[in-house]
Amino acid sequence: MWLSEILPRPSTLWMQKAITLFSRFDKDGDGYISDKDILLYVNTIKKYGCLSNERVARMRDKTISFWTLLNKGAKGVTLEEFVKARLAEDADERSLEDIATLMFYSIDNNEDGSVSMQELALFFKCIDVDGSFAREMFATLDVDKDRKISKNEFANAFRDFLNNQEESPCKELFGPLEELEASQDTSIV
Ligand SMILES: [Ca+2]
Ligand SMILES: [Ca+2]
Ligand SMILES: [Ca+2]
Repeated sequence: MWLSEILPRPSTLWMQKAITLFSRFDKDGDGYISDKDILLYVNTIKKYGCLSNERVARMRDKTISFWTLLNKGAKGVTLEEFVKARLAEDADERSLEDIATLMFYSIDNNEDGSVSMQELALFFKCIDVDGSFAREMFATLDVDKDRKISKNEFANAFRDFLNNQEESPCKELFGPLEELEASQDTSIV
């Protein structure tokens, strides 16, 4: 049981969230997030995003920065390393803010400082989540109902996703939650 040494033990819901986030970006499903996955992700942006090559390159750089920061500088990461790094993370608000900001900018394709419904839908497409799901999540994220997601709205949701062990509206920020395999269910460790 690779989590047995970890304290505090995460909730089953938290494990589902961590595994969901990891799986959505492990595009080739080899259990390792590497440059190859980012390339596959960026190719989807290129295919559906109608963006210039320079903008696609900037989206790629922001996505790589996001993952590098999330993994504390490591270039590639396994699910186990990812989960342990997240659990070991002290309540470092600043680094979490930086991570959320980078992810926000990697979704804000037209770089106008907010995320539109279309941008969120494209993001979900890139992580293989059904487009219809974007509408639901958009309504959850757009707290002040001005029809755009601000950096703060996104950062609050992202922080909740990564820190909250309990049920919350943001739990499906990266699409429907993955089921756990028996070896990943911390309640039976
Ligand atoms: Ca991979
Ligand atoms: Ca935008
Ligand atoms: Ca808003």
